Amino acid sequence: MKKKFLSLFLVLAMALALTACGSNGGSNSGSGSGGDSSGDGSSSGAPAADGSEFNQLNIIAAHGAAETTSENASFLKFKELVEEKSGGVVTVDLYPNQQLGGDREYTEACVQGNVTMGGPSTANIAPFVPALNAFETPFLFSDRETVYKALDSAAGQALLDSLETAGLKGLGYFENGFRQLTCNKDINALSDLNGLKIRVMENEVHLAIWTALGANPGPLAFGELYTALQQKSFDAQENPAELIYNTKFFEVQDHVYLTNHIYTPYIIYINLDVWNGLNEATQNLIQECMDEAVAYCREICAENEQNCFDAINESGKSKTYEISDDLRAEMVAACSSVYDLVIEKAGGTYAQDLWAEAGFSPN
Ligand code: TK8
Repeated sequence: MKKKFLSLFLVLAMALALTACGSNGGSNSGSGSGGDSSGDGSSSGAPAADGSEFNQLNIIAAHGAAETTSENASFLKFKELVEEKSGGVVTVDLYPNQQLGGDREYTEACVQGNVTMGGPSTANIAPFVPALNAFETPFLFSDRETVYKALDSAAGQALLDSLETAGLKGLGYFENGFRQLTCNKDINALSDLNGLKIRVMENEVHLAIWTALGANPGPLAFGELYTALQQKSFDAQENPAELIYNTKFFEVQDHVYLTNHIYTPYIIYINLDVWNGLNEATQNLIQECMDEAVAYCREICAENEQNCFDAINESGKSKTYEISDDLRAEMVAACSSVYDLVIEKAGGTYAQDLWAEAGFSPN
């Protein structure tokens, strides 16, 4: 943990130094001044010295996934595109793998203006952007196509826009993937989950889901999970294939059950003050490059996920298992108590609108 904070401070120091040199337009300007009335009326971003139409901007981007994940590859794609299309006027420094802390920590740093961009799992920041709880609906999506349709709909856009209540501008969704249960015991029926000590994300809906399934869930930060499993303070956890493999949970969990019980996307945002300080050309460029990065993520993630499952099965340390239709039906039925909580936590009609796009109705 100390190391992470040290790197965060180093980044902050660098950012301040850049601002002091006058070379870092728009970013890290602290909390909403609201009163920036620069010459062109729309931007506090310094014009580029070479007369470019874009505002000069150095984006400090953070996320929590390993460097070998689709999320990191998609951030790198965004960096490549935006640097190339802006002629180097907009640059990205990428900090993957929790280098600037976990989802919650770097998101708080972004709200404060010290990090410019991030990509957390929705569940991990839903405690301060409640609408995002809409995504934490168990068994909401049947497949990827349905996920993408819902993310690209007005309901998906409304959820991106809900980030503004926290001082963040939502730009798009990257893939984390359907989540799978891992543990060190056989699970054949719902009763096998009884009392299972499972780590969940720090989110009330996830706690409620695993309580409803009969397990004994406890919240823990992602960065502490490997050690917690190794030391057996938790018996089980749930994450998508890429994280089970790339964060090496499969080394300490010999069963991977393909439960697909929930799909929590990565939500990509930029600090809202930074965004509002940019001229239209720069905003359009950033959005366009992010849209391309999102499309790229969708192209690569299914294959990356399959490669992770294959590698887990070839590791000799762990194995994937399908769950029976009966167990799935039992799990779905047990979760019926959770849907009202999702509606309540998300507020407004965020959950119902997303469910409609997914063709889902709780019974
Ligand atoms: C990585 C996290 C992770 C999430 C979790 O930063 O906490 O289990 O699935 O992906 O966002």
